[in-house]
Amino acid sequence: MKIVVLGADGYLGWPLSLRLMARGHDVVGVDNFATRKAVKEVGSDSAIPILSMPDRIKAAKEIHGFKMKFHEGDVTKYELLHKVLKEEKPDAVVHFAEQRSAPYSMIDVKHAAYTLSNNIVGSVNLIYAIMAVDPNIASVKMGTMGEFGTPNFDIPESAFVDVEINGRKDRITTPKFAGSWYHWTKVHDTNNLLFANKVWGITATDIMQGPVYGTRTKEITDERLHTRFDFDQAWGTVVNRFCVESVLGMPLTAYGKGGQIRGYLSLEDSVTALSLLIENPPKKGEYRVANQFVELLSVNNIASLVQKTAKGLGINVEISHVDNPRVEADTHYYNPEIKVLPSLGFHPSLKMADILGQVIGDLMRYKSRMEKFKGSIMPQTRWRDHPSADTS
Ligand code: USQ
Repeated sequence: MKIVVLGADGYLGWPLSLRLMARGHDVVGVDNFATRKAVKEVGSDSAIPILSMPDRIKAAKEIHGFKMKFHEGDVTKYELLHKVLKEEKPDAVVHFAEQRSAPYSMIDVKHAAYTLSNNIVGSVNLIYAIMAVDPNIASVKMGTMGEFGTPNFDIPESAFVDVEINGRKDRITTPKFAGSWYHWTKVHDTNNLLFANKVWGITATDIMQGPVYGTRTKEITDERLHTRFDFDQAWGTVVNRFCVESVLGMPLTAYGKGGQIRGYLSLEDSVTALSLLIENPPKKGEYRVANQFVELLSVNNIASLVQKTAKGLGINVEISHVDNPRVEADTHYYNPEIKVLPSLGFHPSLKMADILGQVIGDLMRYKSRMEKFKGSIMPQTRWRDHPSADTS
């Protein structure tokens, strides 16, 4: 297949591009390097150094013999996206080119507006570009499990649910209640994709993925092929942050009571699942939801696993329950359905407990680099503060 990966420079975009090439596909990457700049904006950098895109492509060629094409560009510019699709004529477009940080979206009005416009405009452009160039192109869009929030009912893996209101029955879109402006952009994207499917029959997979962790995939066999690894309070996700905190000897920052449950998966399992969804598209004109995670764990479960793994490596770390900067339930029911990926033959390779030692081991080599950005670890963006903090 020929696959365009929007956001090919990112934490997932780069390893997925490598995996797709390893599986014999032609990959065309697109990225505007927004994450590289935004992480620097919050005073941090990737814990593991990464090469420039031209050097990454060169390394992938030398190490694995992969040939990757790349266009630098911003998907909020419709002409660029249209030109790439027209020139490349792909079978599928994977869309990762969105602002992916919840805390970054909550900094202030400027960051909220940027997140909302960047993410929603990019996906609407993709819908229009596919319909203009070739409606047979399958859209594989990264959404988030966070679209659902933490409802007190089982989360269905479907776009619609049957309801009865005042004795009358109908089908409505699956209820969503996201927890940040960032997570809401994914809900808006879902609504826009569903609408485009209804009016034009766009073929779409909307992936509801939980937080991803880890440093490696089967193709990341050399330090020149590493993907970025963020750990600051805005861009780092919980498991990766805890691993860095333990290497730096800092207490693990469990927010609030630590009972927040999410569906986690490793980087390796994420690229495996994504490849399956790309290679097994839905029927033409179908809109498919795929919940994507491996293990349901609470923040406390993760903190204990990291603490235990670190201890095995001779590092003693404490767990600290810091004041939760977010507005979220820290004790709740959580039971999402997952049947699409298993039906495609998805078998998760390893559990979190099996991988943490390798992640911490990889990070130890970059301890002095991480020390430089230690000041960016403690939470700075508090969900409740911001309307009053806006003095403009
Ligand atoms: N948390 C801590 N301590 C920390 C960091 C986070 O306790 O130091 C808690 C958060 O309060 C939250 C949970 O860990 O309850 C997960 O937070 P996270 O920062 O790992 O993940 P989140 O902000 O939800 O976002 C990440 C990605 C996002 C993706 C999402 C999937 O940044 O792009 O969409 O995971 S999901 O969480 O399922 O919505």
